[in-house]
Amino acid sequence: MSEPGPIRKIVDKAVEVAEEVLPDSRPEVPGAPGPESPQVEEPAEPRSPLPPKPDQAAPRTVSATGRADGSEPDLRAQNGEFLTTAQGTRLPDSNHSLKAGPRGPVLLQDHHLREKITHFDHERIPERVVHARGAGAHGVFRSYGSAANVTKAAFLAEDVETPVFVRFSTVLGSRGSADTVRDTRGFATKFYTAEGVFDLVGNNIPVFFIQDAVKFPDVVHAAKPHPDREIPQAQSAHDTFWDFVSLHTEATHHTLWNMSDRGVPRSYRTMEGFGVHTFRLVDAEGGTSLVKWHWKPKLGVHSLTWEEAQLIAGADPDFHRRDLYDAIEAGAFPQWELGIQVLPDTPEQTFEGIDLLDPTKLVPEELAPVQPVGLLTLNANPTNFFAEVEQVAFHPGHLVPGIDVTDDPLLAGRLFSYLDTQITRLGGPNFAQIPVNRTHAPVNDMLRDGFHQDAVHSGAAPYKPNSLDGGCPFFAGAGEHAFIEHPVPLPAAAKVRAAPASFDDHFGQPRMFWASMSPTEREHIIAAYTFELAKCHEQAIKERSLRVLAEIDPRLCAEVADGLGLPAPESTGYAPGTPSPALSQIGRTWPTAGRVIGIVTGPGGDLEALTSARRAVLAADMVPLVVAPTGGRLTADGADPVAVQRTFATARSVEFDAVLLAGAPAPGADADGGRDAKAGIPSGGGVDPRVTLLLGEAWRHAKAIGGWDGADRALRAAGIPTDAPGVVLGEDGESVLSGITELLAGHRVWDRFPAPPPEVG
Ligand code: HDE
Repeated sequence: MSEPGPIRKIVDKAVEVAEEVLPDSRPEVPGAPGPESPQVEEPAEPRSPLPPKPDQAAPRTVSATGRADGSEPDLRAQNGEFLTTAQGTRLPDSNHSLKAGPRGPVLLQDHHLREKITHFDHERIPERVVHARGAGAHGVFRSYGSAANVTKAAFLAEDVETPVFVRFSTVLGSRGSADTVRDTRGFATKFYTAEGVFDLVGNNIPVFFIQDAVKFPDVVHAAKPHPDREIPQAQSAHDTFWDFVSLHTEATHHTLWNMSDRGVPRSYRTMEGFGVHTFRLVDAEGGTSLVKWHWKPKLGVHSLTWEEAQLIAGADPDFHRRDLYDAIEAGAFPQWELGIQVLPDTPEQTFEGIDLLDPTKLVPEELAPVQPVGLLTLNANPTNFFAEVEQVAFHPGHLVPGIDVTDDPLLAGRLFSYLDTQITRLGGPNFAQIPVNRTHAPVNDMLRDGFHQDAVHSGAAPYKPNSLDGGCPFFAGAGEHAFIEHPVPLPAAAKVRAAPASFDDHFGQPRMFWASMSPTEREHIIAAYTFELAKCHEQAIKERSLRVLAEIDPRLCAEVADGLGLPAPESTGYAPGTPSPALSQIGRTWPTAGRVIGIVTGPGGDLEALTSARRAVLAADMVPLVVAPTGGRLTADGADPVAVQRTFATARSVEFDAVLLAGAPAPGADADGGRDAKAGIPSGGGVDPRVTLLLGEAWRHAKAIGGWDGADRALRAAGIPTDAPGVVLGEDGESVLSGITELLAGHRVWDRFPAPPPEVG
């Protein structure tokens, strides 16, 4: 029987992992560092390297020229049981340098010392100039075939499965910055298709700050930390950012999205993705359509509250990374549907008055519905972050036949930039040969040599025309899957540095966005602008920013001005926007798989009730984290022991999507402000003050809270009315959980904080 193909292997692996993580065998908490539990003593018996963890995959083992080389798909870099040099020579010691006697001096001839230290000295590469902070995963894309009538791209034909690698990112922060800052998120997908690599390098916001690539260094210099003190890190709440966006008003639409809940996603798994630019699809007959790409998360689009985002940035700066990796490890594979808005390819390249070449504009879904074309499933974590996530190189110019670019001037600059940046970052022109970047299609280029050349090219004639290599390689025609640029006719024009007049409308779509927001979302936007502008030092920048807000909406402007203690300017041409309901995140229901439930119990709590609540959470495909006064295992006569994942001292409400209270936990032995500042304000009712703090936070972050066995006492100690929206009290964990799950489907209990109704007029 023939060896299963790479896609089959990925799918089999997905099934295998899923089978392993059925509720009862699921790890108590994801995140174990290795495939085996270690022993206390240092192991002394030589043995082969441990296998990778079952949730991990590596890039497919293809040669530098895209040839499947027959080696094990799970092949990793380490081999053999002994420590060696990079040349494979075995070493007896790596703890001491070679010295003239135990007290030295160290000898220059110590080749091992020199090799080890020299390599270490060069371990870092430049971080990405933008999008430096990110996380990535392997997966598979299965096409429905519904796009086959508009594109000849082979991977979009019916039922084709294509391996993918996805990297999510923030834009502004350095590699080590926090995940939950207010920022745009990158959503970049590498499809390893049979016709070559296709990269969809998008964001979680459908519009961009600028209309022309020549402005990219300006917006990035303005948004990055100030060049003198290099602060603030990973955020837009500072003078240079607001200076730029208040002067360069084409940034208004993107900035408004950033100030909305989209700027603080709950998880990478709950983000939409957008290709931003309009692309051109070409079908088998040469017919063309203009399209906008969309990724729709199966779990819905959800966000953090701003206070949560700030707390998490300190408590768990890796929150989004951890969430992605844990979900995959637990078998809750994140999924997105890829969709397209298909628009007629007319000479004007406009749709319903929207200039499709202007990347600050979106096309409302009500005018052009998003048609699903395939399903993306992320089913394996990387094995090595540097090799895969750090070295993956995306490029909007990695296109396949059937997908072409348009004349969007922002896209034009990107087509140059992504190739260029890799030369510095990845040390030369051969980055396509790094395993995660290798295409799965045969490569027969005439590119030769250069730093880090990994391919051994044969032949004498890397040029065309040649006869010495038999004329090889040959040009392909359309029938042989060649990528042929679509011959788009161009209107007669003069060479100018100018933009079309249609690019001048900077406020129409921001007004539409504002008009589409629910009252709750508007409150968040007002708070975000107020926070960010209050962080600016310069009064002139605040005043100028208020003028921009006056053009979006007078109430938005007035409320922010109020918060800043400044007068609200008058608009010069305000007109209310027409809503696009699809833009609001609130008011629908979504699957709750993968949500994290904190189950809080006190000393001597009812273990059986706790166990059944925990099982019910697992059975509902959610993740239970047990919070108790101390670590270890909870035990009681006749009950199975239950592992504790967080203590009152280590837990913070922001980790949980909902909280279940198994009783009213009495103060733990360390409930003392001197030991744990969180316990500094004693709570009444004999309840641990860390528990009342946790409940208070869950309350103001509009999270569902459930409880049984006298939990009402803890709620009262936290000042929470037991009959308030989103509070579910019952007989036991299972019955309470069903109420909590219903609430979680709506993400949060916004009814708890009714927002003022939208103003009419
Ligand atoms: Fe990028 N962008 N970008 N960008 N971008 C980079 O490429 C650039 C833009 C996006 O996970 C860089 O490899 C220019 C829009 C993502 O590795 C760089 C312009 C969109 C990622 C670059 C834009 C994006 C990048 C930095 C204006 C959404 C991360 C390192 C013309 C559609 C990819 C790198 C990853 C990364 C340039 C605008 C998305 C410097 C010049 C619009 C998701 O090449």
